[in-house]
Amino acid sequence: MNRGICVFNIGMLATPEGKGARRGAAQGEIRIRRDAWVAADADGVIRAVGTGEIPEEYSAEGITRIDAGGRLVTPGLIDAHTHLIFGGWREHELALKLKGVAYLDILAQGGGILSTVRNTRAATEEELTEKAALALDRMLQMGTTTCEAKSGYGLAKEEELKQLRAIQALQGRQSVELVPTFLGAHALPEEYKEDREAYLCLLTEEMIPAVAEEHLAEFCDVFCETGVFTVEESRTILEAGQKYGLKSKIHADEIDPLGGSQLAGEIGAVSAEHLICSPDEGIESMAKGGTVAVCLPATSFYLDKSFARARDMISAGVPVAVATDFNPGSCPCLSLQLAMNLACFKYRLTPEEVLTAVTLNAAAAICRADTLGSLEAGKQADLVIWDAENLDFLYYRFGDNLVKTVIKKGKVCVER
Ligand code: IZC
Ligand code: ZN
Repeated sequence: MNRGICVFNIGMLATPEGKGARRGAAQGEIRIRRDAWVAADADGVIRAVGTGEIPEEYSAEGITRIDAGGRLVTPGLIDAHTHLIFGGWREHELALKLKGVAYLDILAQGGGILSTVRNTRAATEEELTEKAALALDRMLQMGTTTCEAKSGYGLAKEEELKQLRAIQALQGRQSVELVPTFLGAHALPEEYKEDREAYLCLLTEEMIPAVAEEHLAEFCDVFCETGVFTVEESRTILEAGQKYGLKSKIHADEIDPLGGSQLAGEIGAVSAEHLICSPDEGIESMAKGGTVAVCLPATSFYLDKSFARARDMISAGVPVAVATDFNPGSCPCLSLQLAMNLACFKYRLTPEEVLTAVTLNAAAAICRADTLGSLEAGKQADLVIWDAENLDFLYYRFGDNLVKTVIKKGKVCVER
């Protein structure tokens, strides 16, 4: 009989603590335990975390014992921003990029997001599901136990629902827990080029109500950017989402600072994402509104852009999360470990701040901080045993996968 698990002989257990986002100096406060253990019940909920001798109730018969071999253990990584579901890839854009053609110019010429829209519309729900399952398996191998997943390559009612249904089909059929976001406002579809108003109506009057009615997403997101959606359009779309119970996220200040981060704070968005060129007013607004800043350093690298002002955000009291932004255009990368390295070196965040950014603050960015993101009694037993003895080692090494074992909801799902 399964009576739970006990992970023991943990050389260093590193975790943030709490049930909400950590901001300011608290982002860098990590609880470190040596010679530690974590015990979880049969439902995959942590019962206790301790050091030294393991109480008998956690080492009784029927409890699976997992020897961490003196290694580092952290909470499972949470990727709070991905465009998981899409058809095709965009490797043909590489040559254009190397020639210096800008991301927004490729989009304006009908490529970029719109090229992925064509490939996604051409794929069946099953094809999209199978393709994303492969990506999720790789993410899990690299320590990601929970992942936010956006639609946004359908840009038509049934096509967006198809993407969201693919996410729903993947939930529970593999080990990575998914949190769905509706991103019907990712670009203006080509067939609405001459009639923006009609697409805005479709979004707010048909697509959002349908997504809410079928409970296919928790969040509504908008790409607020030059040539995509304006700040006022973004406000209209996100407020329509809120009316139907979809919490707000926004792609803001990725290429141009239009005012998306200011809007995020004003409307109480749960998170604002990218924030590569956020102005002071945007950072202040997010601090005031309690918005989590989801920073995507691998995208800055891939677009050859500057890096978000994550240090200033922490100083201003904005909780910072770090995610991959996995997508076929601006960041075809599944490794949150690589994003962690970049966050440390390019944002100049400490290893402790980055750990919070990919665990508890990432959980807060997807409204899961009450159950995920830290190793404490009552939270879900999602954890990674690393081929490392201490936290610094994770950032010191790069370009490799340092995962040894991944445990999701109390079950070992990766053993390397
Ligand atoms: O497919 O280019 N920024 N959306 C907004 C993306 C990047 C994904 C893409
Ligand atoms: Zn994105």
